Amino acid sequence: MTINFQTVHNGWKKKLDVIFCGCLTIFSFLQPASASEPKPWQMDLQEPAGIIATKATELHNFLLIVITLISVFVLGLLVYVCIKFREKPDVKPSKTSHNTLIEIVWTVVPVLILVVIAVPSFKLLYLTEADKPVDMVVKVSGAQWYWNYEYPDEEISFDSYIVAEEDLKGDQKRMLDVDNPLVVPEGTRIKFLITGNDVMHSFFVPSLALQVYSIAGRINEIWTEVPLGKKKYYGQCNQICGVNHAYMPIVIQALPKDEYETWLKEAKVKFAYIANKNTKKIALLDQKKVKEIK
Ligand SMILES: [Cu+2]
Repeated sequence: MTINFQTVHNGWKKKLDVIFCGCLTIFSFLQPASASEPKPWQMDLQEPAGIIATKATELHNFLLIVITLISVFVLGLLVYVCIKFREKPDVKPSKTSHNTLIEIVWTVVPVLILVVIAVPSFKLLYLTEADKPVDMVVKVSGAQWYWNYEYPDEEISFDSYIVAEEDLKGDQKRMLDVDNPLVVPEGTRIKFLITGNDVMHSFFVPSLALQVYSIAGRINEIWTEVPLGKKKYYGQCNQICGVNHAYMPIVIQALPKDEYETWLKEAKVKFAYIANKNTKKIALLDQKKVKEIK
């Protein structure tokens, strides 16, 4: 018997490749995440952060079970009916057109399912709308095509623009990173006051379960809890708002309390209301870059 050494070698190489890739995948899941962001081939929601996002994810998972059971049941029924009542020679089809019991069942059961879904849905809705005491307030204004963040208690405000692809540095992400992120201290409950400057935008940060329309002339409110841990939470405007709709991402940067204080000190100089009065920024449509006009 002759053994082809090359074949054995290739076989083992393939097996080792699979083991290596598997270990790499498991390892990447075990890595502490420093950012909440969309991942390539992601099938599920982003990892939830804070109580609202956690409860929203739980509700989503529960509904996924409910809709899967309903879909499987309906599909099974369809297959059963197709096979059992298919056309056969010498079989006369039934002329039945009503069945009171079945009609009551197919009305009552969906109502009961809706009631079961409604209870956790309303609980979550009331939680998101609850007037909870908060640690800080941030005013968010959507504009074509950037965001403006204002900290009323600190008297600072600044614009936040996308970082152009050619200007990306370090681990900055294409289409997601911005020049001035919305910096907040970790472990903080924040109220967002969301408004708009022009057309309708939407302030959407999936991992924090934030999704609120930004509408000119009106202020919408939402609160969230930014958990402990230095982390970036990525989001995007998800209301189609014009030609550069895809180029106004959102970054919420959570920092440890001391690092936040250091940032705040610098921000109070850089982004003070008065200093910003003479500076106006415009977004260049074609280059997606920011230009400062004095
Ligand atoms: Cu927008």
